[in-house]
Order: sequence, then structure tokens, then C-alpha cells
Amino acid sequence: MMSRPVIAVPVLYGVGSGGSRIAATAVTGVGPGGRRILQRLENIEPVCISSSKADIEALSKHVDRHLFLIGDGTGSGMDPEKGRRDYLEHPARREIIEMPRKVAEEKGMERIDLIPVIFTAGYGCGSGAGPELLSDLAKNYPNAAVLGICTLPFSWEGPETSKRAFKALERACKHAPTIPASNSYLIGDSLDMDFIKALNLVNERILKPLTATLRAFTSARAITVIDSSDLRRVLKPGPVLAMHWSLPSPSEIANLSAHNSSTLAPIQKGFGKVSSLAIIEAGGRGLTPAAAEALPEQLSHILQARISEIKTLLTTRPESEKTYVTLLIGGVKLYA
Ligand SMILES: Nc1nc2c(ncn2[C@@H]2O[C@H](COP(=O)(O)OP(=O)(O)O)[C@@H](O)[C@H]2O)c(=O)[nH]1
Ligand SMILES: [Mg+2]
Repeated sequence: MMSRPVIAVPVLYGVGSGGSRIAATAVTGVGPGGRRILQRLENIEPVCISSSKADIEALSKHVDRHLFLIGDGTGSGMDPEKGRRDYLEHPARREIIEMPRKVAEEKGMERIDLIPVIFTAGYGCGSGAGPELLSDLAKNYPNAAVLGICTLPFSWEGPETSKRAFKALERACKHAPTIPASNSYLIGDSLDMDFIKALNLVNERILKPLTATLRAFTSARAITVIDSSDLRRVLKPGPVLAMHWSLPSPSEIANLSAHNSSTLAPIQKGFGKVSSLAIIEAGGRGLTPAAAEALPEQLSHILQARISEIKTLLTTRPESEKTYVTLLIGGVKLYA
């Protein structure tokens, strides 16, 4: 067995009402408004930022620190410009930026490799403050990969909401690699279930690639290793496609395109040239080189793109019957 991968991820930021609730839920397993997650993220601390006092009060029942109220506490009034100013002018902005360093120090982490930021785009706080936070973090942590996860609205929230959300996504993409997670796409055909259940399902789907990635990063069974410079190379500022498969066996990687993936946003095919990070957690008896070898062809078939490079992180999960494949694909273009 080779050495343990050392990708250190001290915090998960959540920005906006929805974003801060998702971040808190991802870590604690339960969150405000009946939000629940089955596979929680371990050994990572949520940092929640919202412009609504009511949000912070609700969050304080689930997480006991790193809660930041920005603005006057009355929300951002569906105005991204207000959300943006509330963040930029907030006296604790420096403190917010320093959170990864502070938590890393407390945990005895030697480096900071990855800083994920979930923000809900469409209204005010997430849309305005999210991209600015990404910009601050990218500047302040040049040796870490800063990764945005931007939710896009449900269809019933209206076209103006979508427009605002895409603007926020575009702005975020200027500063950091950002995964679009489309609520309307992710809810799919689960429209007839209880609303809380449906929302939890969407949140589970959003967190799946992140959970799998972080699990592989800290796995003691890694066969190949990646480090933060690899992350930064693949994850450049711009949109990043996140795709996730759960396969019955590792050999099914050769048939990847025949299996359904839980992709976070609809794929527009024909990207040109893309680079990808592939995280493979092989269940059962493990992975053969033949399965890994099939990956580029499968990927180019799925995306109809030329694959210029794939950095792979291979681990095994002998306790699991399934094999999990997560792809983070950079160099793609915005699809809207
Ligand atoms: N996926 C997901 N989206 C959410 C959740 N809660 C709110 N949203 C979405 O987040 C978007 C922005 O809303 P909100 O966070 O309340 O706005 P803000 O506080 O002004 O940033 C809307 O499209 C909501 O549908 C959640 O738990 N999960
Ligand atoms: Mg709000």
C-alpha cells in the first residue's frame, strides 16, 4: 500500500439562506427545515454566511460556531448587489476569509488543499456574496484549490431568478472553478413526493460527488495519489461538470456510457478539449488496469469531447459492493 493522500479540507463554506443550510446539513447530517443527509461529510467544519437573522438563528440549533450574519439581518431582498455589498463591507470579512487557516491550525493540518464553497444562486445573498467570497479565497489561498458549487433555481422560481442565478454563476467562474448544480434538473421526476423529502433528495445528489471525492482524498487505501497542484491544474476558473456513477462492479467502467450518472446539470455535448479528474473507488475485488484504460474513450463518448488529460485517484473500498466513479471535468463551456 502506498502512502496516504494528504488532501486537507478544513472547512465547507455555505453562502445564502439555502447554501448555509446545505453546508450545515452536509456536516451534521441534519439541518434547519427538516433537511437531512445520509452520508455526512466528516472532519470538516461548516462556515455559514447569510444576510438573514432568521437563518442564523435556525442554524444555531445545528452548528455552534462559524455563523456569520452579513448586512442588517433583514435579508438581501432578492438583490445580488445588496448581497455583494453586505459581504464586501462586512467588518468580519477578514475573519470569514481566515476561517480555513484558523480551522486548519486547530486541527493540526499542515496545509490547506481544497476549499469548497456552496452558494445558492437566484436571489440576493448567495448570488452576490458567493462569487465575492470565491474571489477573496482564491486570492488569499494561492496554493489551495478553491471550488465553488453553485445551485441554480427550481423552474417554478421564475425566469428572472434564473437570469440572476446565471449571472452569479458567470461571475463565480471568473474567480474559481465552479460546479453548477441545477435544482430543476436534479429534482427530475421527483415532483410528486413530500417537499422536504424532495429537497433532501436534491441536496443528497448535489453532495454526492463532493462526498465521494473527500472520502477518496482521505482514504488509507489509495493506490494513486493526487496533490493540490494537480487539483489546481484541472480545476481552473470556469465551469466544472460533476458526474457521479455507482456501478455494480469495477469492470463496468468499460461500459460507463451505458450507465446512468447523477450529473448535477444537463450536459451540452461537444465541448472541444477537456481535462478531468477521475476519482474511482473500486468495490469488491478491486480494479484492473483494463477498466481504467477504458475511461478516456468512455468519457469522450459521453461528452463528445477530446480528453486532453485525466488525473486519476484510485482507491479501493473492499467493504462496498459497488464501485463509485466521480468525474470533475474542467475546460467546459457554460451551457446557457
Ligand atoms: N438545492 C437546494 N437549493 C435550495 C435550498 N434552499 C434554498 N435553495 C435555493 O436557493 C436559491 C436561493 O435562495 P436563498 O438561498 O433563499 O436566497 P438568498 O438567501 O438571498 O441567497 C433558490 O433557488 C432556492 O430554491 C436547499 O436546501 N437545497
Ligand atoms: Mg435569504
